[in-house]
Amino acid sequence: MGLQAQYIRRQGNPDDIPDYTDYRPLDIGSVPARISAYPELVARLGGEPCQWSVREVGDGNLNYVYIVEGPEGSLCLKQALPYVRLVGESWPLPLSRSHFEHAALVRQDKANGSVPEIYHYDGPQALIAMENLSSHITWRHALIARQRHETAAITMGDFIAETLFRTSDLALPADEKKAEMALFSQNTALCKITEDLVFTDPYYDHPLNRWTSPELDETVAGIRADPQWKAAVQELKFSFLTRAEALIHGDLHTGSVMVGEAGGDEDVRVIDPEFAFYGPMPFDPGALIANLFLNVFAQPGLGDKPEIYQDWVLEQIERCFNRANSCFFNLWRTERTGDAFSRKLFEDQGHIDAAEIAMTSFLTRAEEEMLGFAGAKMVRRILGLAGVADFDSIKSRAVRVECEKRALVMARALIVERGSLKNLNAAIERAYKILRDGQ
Ligand code: SR1
Ligand code: MG
Repeated sequence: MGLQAQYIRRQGNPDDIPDYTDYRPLDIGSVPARISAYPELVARLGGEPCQWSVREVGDGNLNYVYIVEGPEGSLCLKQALPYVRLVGESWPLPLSRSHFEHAALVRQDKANGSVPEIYHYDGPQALIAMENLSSHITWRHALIARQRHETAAITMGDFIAETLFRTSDLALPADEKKAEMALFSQNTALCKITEDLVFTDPYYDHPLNRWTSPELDETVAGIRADPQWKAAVQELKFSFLTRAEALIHGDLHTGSVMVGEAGGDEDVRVIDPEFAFYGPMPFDPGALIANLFLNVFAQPGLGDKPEIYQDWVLEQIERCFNRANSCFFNLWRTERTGDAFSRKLFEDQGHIDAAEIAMTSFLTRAEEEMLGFAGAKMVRRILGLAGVADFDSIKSRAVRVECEKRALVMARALIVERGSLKNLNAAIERAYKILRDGQ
């Protein structure tokens, strides 16, 4: 194809980053007029714009989120801001994160399906209109309230395995995977947030770090003076920077999972993939497990008899991981259509055992690294800029400090001892020991 033809073909390509010249940030008052421009949304809400109610519900760190209700239906509207909501205009952030979030939602829907339905995407307004998950709350808040959503671990295991496998070189031909990688490689500003907030800032005196001070001051100083800890985290950062294995969600904490019900059944959806890019597969399961461990360690501050709920959450960690593994195994056997570990070299030659051995060693390596990422994600929520409600909701400061200290002991074990722990079962046993003995 000539250059001119390529240019013509690319114009209007949905993968192109939009032109944001006409972007206008919304507020509660301007939402109805904006929606009036999208006939399919008007039809969904029913009635007249003056009959629509709008409320802002975003509790994330980056964006505004509106719930709009009309006489016949409702929807959720998410708009990116040109800055980080948590910090303000002094921290600019590109609107293009909405483009990557939309692109990731489309791919996650195709690969797995447990995401909100998208009703409309307005690229130049950095605006995504989607299903209002009105009966849902975040899994984080459900865990803080000690609710038990028995299907969440299973849905999340499938989500992790299917989105990672089906966007990787195990499923896609190399040229297609590279084109996907090229698209998401432009999400650099969001990657940089993770590179800094997870892998760098907690380990030196960065002005945006926050921790329970002065009680944890000595612990923080100890971590910064721990060369093994820092070196192990930098190994993980190198992996995050360089290993473009699959389209990862990039921010798969328990606040990015919505739990509720639909049609009388429990329903679980994954939201907010604006940090999506091609990165190391173990990062997503590591993030989810980290946030479940954080909840386990926060439990003594969240009510009486913490052991009962801790047992349940630890069981969910195991169920989620086992489900992700068995789903991945199954995909390896049935959907390995990509250029990596090609069937031509294994099954087609009658080397079925060799294909299974390759899969086992692939997943063994991933499990060990997942533990490391989980540890790094725990540290950042206790020592870095963005904390978590699990610890923030603890009323007694003394109890909170004790919970955070134990969580940091666990994080160090995951990061520094991941090579000797080797697997999640050993990590869970370690968690029980730390909960019992403090070390
Ligand atoms: C400045 S953004 C802080 C955090 O919020 C998001 O949820 C990500 O986890 C990010 O690191
Ligand atoms: Mg988010």
